[in-house]
Amino acid sequence: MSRILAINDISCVGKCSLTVALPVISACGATCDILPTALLSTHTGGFTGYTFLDLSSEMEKIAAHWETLGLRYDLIYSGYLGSRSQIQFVKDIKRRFLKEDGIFIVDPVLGDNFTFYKGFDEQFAKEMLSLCSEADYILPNETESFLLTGERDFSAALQKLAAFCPHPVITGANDKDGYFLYYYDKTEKRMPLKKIDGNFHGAGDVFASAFSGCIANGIAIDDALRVTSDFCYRSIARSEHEVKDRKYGLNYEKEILPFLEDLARLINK
Ligand code: PXL
Repeated sequence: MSRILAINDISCVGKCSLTVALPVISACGATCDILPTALLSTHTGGFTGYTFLDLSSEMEKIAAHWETLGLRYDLIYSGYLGSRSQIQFVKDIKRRFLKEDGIFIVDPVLGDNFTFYKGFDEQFAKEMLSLCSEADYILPNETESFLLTGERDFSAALQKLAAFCPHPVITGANDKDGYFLYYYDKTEKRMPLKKIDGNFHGAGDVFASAFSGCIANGIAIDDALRVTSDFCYRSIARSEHEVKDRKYGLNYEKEILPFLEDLARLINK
């Protein structure tokens, strides 16, 4: 069984980061260990008055203990990081705990709607780009691809990102002629997506977790992106009707089973 390490925050309410990564990655049949970066009462997108406990010093102690256990990971997936020093620490974690042939996936969580999430700035984006340069796959949304490269044109942004990482994926690009995944797999590719208008908080975390689960199962990037996008689309379609307040996240739970059926078909292909 693959062993995955998910590095992300625990937002107690709002269905994002580790509260999504754990169920989705485990359902894909992988062991999902966690390294929490921060503990928040809710995520920061749309809630006010949330609590935030930085877990940086605890992360160091956790890693020191793991070293005594000789733990090594097949895949490390990093998401929301609370500070520039945490970005540096994730590089250190990769060196210490990723197997030699292991896979590193970075979701460069920076912002949405063409603005930074609270607490992030240009300098943080620069640091995040240096983490991206150590990754096998990066999963920026369209805002993050802009914040990382300064390019609003997706093809230009993808080319720039491809200079840092072999497999950049822009996870939801609103183009003049439709809605697409832009990704790079030796050459530039563009996959059309079905689109539901609106801003659905937590969709990026569902995407990154499901994609990590697919890659851990040895699924090729095109197939992994297709079934992951379908899972996200169905979760968004359900949430459009079921979730009144979008900041509470996606109702993805009942869509896990059909996603796993898609994944099982790919595994048996
Ligand atoms: O969904 C990304 C995310 C993760 N973690 C925290 C966040 C956000 C986005 O707002 O605030 C704490």
